[in-house]
Amino acid sequence: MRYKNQNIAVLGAGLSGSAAALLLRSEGAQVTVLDSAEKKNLLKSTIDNLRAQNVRVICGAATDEDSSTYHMAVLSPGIDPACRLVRNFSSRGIDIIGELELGWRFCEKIPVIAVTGTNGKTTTTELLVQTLNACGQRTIACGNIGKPLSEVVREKQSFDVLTVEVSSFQLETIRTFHPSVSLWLNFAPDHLDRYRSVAEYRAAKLRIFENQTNADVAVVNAIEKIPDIRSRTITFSAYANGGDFRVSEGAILYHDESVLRLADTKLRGLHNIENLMATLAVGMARGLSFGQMVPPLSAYEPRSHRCEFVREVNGVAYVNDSKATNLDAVEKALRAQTKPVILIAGGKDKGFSFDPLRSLVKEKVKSTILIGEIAESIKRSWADAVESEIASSLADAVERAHSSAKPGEMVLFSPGTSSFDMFKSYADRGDQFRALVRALPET
Ligand code: UMA
Repeated sequence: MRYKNQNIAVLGAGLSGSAAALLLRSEGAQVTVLDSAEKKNLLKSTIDNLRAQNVRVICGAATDEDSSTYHMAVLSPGIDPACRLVRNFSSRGIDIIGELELGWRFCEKIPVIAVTGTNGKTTTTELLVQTLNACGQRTIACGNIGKPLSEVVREKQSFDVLTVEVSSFQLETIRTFHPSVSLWLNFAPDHLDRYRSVAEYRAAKLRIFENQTNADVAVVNAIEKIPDIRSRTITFSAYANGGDFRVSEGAILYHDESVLRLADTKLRGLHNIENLMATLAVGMARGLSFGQMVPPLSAYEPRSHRCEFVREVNGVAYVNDSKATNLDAVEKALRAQTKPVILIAGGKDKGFSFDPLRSLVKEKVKSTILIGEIAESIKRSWADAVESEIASSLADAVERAHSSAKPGEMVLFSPGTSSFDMFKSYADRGDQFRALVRALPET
């Protein structure tokens, strides 16, 4: 009960903040949750639950006036450390850690696998959980994937290892977080509405290796230039030879041994081959044999919103890739296509330009339909590559695609940025796209 009777502030009343607050309460701390949103915009059930556990909740403008004395503050990942709410704490010299760091401090002796990367984190975390559990190593998917680590440790279930998806936002505020296996899937520019530069975003992610020692393992994409790290590395790449895992003639090879035939899995695309390689490498680091891992890897069904085939209408295939929240993901989706593409893209302006996709768009895309606050900017970026039109809503975009697409073409919804200007989340956005496509008439 290391935080017993300590006065602790938790910043943010979302999933992470609520989990941190309840964990700290269960340890006997006096907890105050502060959230900049007005009470009417917060989930009533969350606030009621916190108050029922004797957690003090302050929200809206009152958060800026709070001047109580705290031993420590715990920060939710979505809150920018440079924002006013956090500065009110840092300027008073209050020690601030992130929710991931808090959860880690309660992991006791359970080892952690930490999965990071700009794209593929969720698929790989799920592949790992399915594989480890099938091979008798009890684990759970947690962290950025949705269930905060603080919630898992409070529940005190028995696990052999925890599989934690970690974002740059979470890694930014670690101190002692120490995975025994870290996984660096890939890296591409993202989140430039939070970071001042791509280098700053990368530096936050690289902290995944910070506390590892030579007794630990880092599974790393072979084409990434990772600075010197202490852990033993296992490398993989579907795009280049030279890694421990590579692809050849429809199979994943470990050195020269064929370990998984791609036709036996339900995943497609080079990016997914890398997710499979990374899973095999982490499993190997956990002592599993390739033979043990093949059946669960072959059984894995891809998740919704990731190049998900929705339906064919009048000979036109409609694909929902709403999870593509950065350019790298759109690039991977486009490269996997063989038919002429009508691309629906756009959403929140996250501070980066769509220029880098110009030549690929010219090669693969017949026309684009753009939505959201970044639509005009994308149109300018691709002006000399493709015909673009701006739609007033997602429904309007689907309608326009339906009117213009010809048999043998495909409509790909791969937004390239986040959804928060128009939707609750990428899943809400993808669900709405799917519903609109399902409602399209055949002619
Ligand atoms: N808030 C403030 N002040 C601010 C900003 C936000 O008080 O300046 C409050 C909001 O009013 C809200 C709360 O903070 O009530 C939200 O906190 P949060 O944004 O950290 O969201 P959580 O619900 O705690 O969810 C977080 C992760 N969200 C983010 O990192 C943005 C979830 O990842 C994660 O699943 C969850 O913790 C459990 O660990 C989501 C995500 O979008 C999926 N992650 C990004 C990504 O994958 O690209 C990094």
